[in-house]
Amino acid sequence: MSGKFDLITTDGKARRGRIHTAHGIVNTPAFMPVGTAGTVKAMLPESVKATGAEIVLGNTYHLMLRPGAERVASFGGLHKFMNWPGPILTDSGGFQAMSLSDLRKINENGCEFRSHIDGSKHMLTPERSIEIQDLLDSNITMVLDECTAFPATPDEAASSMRRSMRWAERCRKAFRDRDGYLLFGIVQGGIYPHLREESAKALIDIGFDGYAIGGLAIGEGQQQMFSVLDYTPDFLPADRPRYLMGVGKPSDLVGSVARGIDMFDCVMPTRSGRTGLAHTRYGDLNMRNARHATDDRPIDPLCTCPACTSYVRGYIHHLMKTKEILGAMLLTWHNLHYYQELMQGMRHAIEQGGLAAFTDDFHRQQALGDI
Ligand code: PRF
Ligand code: ZN
Repeated sequence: MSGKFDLITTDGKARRGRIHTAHGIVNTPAFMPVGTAGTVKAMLPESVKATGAEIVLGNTYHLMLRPGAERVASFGGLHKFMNWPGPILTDSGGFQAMSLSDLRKINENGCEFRSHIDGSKHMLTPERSIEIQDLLDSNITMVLDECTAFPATPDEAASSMRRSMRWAERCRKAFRDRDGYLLFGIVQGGIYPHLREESAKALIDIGFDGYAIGGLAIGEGQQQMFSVLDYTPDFLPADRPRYLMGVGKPSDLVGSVARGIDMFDCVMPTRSGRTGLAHTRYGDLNMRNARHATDDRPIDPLCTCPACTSYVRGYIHHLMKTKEILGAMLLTWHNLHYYQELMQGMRHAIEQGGLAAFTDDFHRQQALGDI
């Protein structure tokens, strides 16, 4: 076995576990900050670590275009290049190519696209995606897949999913097995239970170190996403980690952990930090709102992050209005700290058999609104 997953305890469908990688341990349920282009935007790596993050996400699509996978390899891999010595998971590139590039075309062999940077033509095949993630020295490699659009008819969702399963098999064959390095398959199938089941079975037949659930949080809404998560984790083996890709807002994380998800990534805490939104236990605050201009309280008096221990709302409001870089830095730190504290709270609650009470408290506090 390449990388190991220990399932420590469960609370209902929720799981408390540990992933072992060549660059360290990841306690689950885990949230992975997004470091798209080899940096978690507006944060030093040591600051990312200080928020409690144990693993970050990198992107095949961005890094293959700039500075190039071979260039990153020449610097000794992504850990050294970006000065993040901990575990790294990389997405396989197809999802970003389809959402960001120009003139993209998918066929049986892979995904052809033009760079959103210089218009150059590229072909991402399952084999090349695995090779790039190997050059980056990614601890957790994702298979190349197609994120089925929403909405999709059952026929559209089935043929898209089946091609992703053929790509998953090619990825498994191309992956170089090494201790402390994991390869994850990705379940697709849209909102159709029989397709999610067929996809999970196909992946389990091939055999992966972990299983992701893709094709969600693409406009179907939280209710429909949760209904897919009510059954899909049951198709997956209990002894492998489960990763819900590109999710989500705080209430998505809480509802998904209760349904058996172990890992998440999302640009939300970092992106909203740069646009002035603070996520708090009392809900979201728009720091650009004029009501904060004369407020001498911290964003959250109970938060122990640098933004909350050393700065008042009026100052952070001023930084956001004047587009000062420090505003983005402080709000990103606060948001990542809040996300990591939420995950820590859920890990602790699962250990105590108290996730249901934690979830009730979470919703009660969110409903209070700003203090
Ligand atoms: N596939 C991959 N990456 C993803 C997704 C997916 O379906 C999503 C969907 N939420 C986000 N990122 N490879
Ligand atoms: Zn804070």
